[in-house]
Amino acid sequence: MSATLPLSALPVDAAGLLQFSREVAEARAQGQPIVALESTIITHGMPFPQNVETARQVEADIRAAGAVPATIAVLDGRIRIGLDDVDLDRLGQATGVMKCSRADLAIAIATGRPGSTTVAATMMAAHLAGIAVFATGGIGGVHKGAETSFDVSADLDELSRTPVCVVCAGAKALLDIPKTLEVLETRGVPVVSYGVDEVPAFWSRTSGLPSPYRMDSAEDLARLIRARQIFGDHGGVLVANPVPTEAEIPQAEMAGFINAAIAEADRRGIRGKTVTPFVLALIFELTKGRSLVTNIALVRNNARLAAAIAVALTGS
Ligand code: PSU
Ligand code: MN
Repeated sequence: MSATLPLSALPVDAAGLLQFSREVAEARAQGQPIVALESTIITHGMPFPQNVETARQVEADIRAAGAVPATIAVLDGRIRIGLDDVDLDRLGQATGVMKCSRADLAIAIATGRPGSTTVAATMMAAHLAGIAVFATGGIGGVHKGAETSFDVSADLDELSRTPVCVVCAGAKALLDIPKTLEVLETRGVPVVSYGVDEVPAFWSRTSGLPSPYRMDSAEDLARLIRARQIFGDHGGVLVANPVPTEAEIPQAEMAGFINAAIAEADRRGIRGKTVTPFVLALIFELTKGRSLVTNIALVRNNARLAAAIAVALTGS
């Protein structure tokens, strides 16, 4: 059974907002497995030119694993499902691209401003497009100090409401991972670590926190997604896939860089949606580029697992 829905299942206005690349349109028509990809990682998560190179590499990884990549962004007032090379370059080099989460997506569409999509907005778009599996680097979560700042990513709410499986490398240790897991549990989101017992922490394979669940194959994850579908639009599934060992920066080493970057963000009064991009850029400097090498390795690793899940879903 194909994981994509016919466009005719959508309200007319929603269908008219989506613009599919030729590759994704063909994949939909033929019922091939498709993996959605976000674009905030391109515009706000990595520097140029590594951002565009990585985006292309990740797409190639998905094709090599037997699925079709669909990078999602907003361009010229429409949600683009699948970007060609020209669009990717345009997005990767543009300045002033809106970082679109749930609250921002309709603004970018209505104003015609270019927008990249976060995990939350990519889930919304993927669901509209009938794509059930999505690969990213790290999800947003509960920020450290959220008890005073109230900074909790809309990604968590979206996971609780939108039926898309998100494959990530865990939550970044610049977030409060225990609180992030608590919120996911409260909102009813299954968190499944892939092949490990602990929840991975993005740059590091370990967090010291036991994972709520563990699965060891893409087929098992596909069965979980199918079982979740029984309940209708009951939200997503979060798969936490640890960074490959050879690319890992161990937790103890990472903690110093993270604390220094958060302290600097505090000192400069950085707040809200600019916190994550600022902290990521500073960690890149503090680690002399090593954090980016790790980031690229983990995104590629997630793309391969997401493709395997999409293939397993299509075959089931
Ligand atoms: N983690 C990364 N790179 C990123 C992001 C997270 O390593 O670029 C982005 C993702 O798009 C994620 C978003 O959905 O940051 C979360 O932002 P916020 O906390 O403002 O919701
Ligand atoms: Mn936030």
